[in-house]
Amino acid sequence: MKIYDTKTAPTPRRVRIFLAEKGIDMEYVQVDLAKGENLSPEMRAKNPIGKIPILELDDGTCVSESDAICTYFEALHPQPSLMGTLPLEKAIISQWQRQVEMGLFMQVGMCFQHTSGYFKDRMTPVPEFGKEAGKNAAKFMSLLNKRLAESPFIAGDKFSIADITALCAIDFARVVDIRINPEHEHLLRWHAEVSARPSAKA
Ligand SMILES: N[C@@H](CCC(=O)N[C@@H](CS)C(=O)NCC(=O)O)C(=O)O
Repeated sequence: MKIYDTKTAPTPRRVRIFLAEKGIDMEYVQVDLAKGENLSPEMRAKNPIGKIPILELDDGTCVSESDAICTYFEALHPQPSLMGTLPLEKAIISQWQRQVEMGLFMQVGMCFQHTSGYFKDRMTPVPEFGKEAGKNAAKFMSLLNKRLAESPFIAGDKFSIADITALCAIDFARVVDIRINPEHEHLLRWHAEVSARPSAKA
């Protein structure tokens, strides 16, 4: 079993942290996104949309989408749970995971893609759109600060996949010069705590 990964990209880091939290060893195969290695016919055979991460099982079965890969390992290794065990807990984690993904992670990703020109060989950057996405990300961080004033972690009392997604988005946001507002004390408290977990080094 192996995962096609790019050490510097935010999405595969979500999976690396998830697996580190569960203590799962994995073979990681580095893919150079800048050189477009992810777009080769071999890689597109593994994931038609040409993105990483991709989990490849020993029989050749491939699973892409970070959330789907995490769901697979949560089912195989339920403890420690990162996606909830009770029905309501699962629903609330899923709610936050989705909102963080759309409201923060995607916005940071769009800001990067449309303002940096990193992928200009394969897309048409629209800088104004990228700047708006960056503003949306900053607004969402403000919302998270409020949430974290009342809750130790994003989805409640326990560390979950929603915290992993937010951590990867916020750390990657530095690349486009978006940082936690120094007045957002609750978000800063949370960020220091989740960054201190050994898994954050993954
Ligand atoms: N929704 C996908 C997103 C995957 C994705 O966008 N991966 C980026 C790296 S963070 C990528 O492979 N980009 C290469 C490209 O767009 O050419 C997931 O969660 O796995």
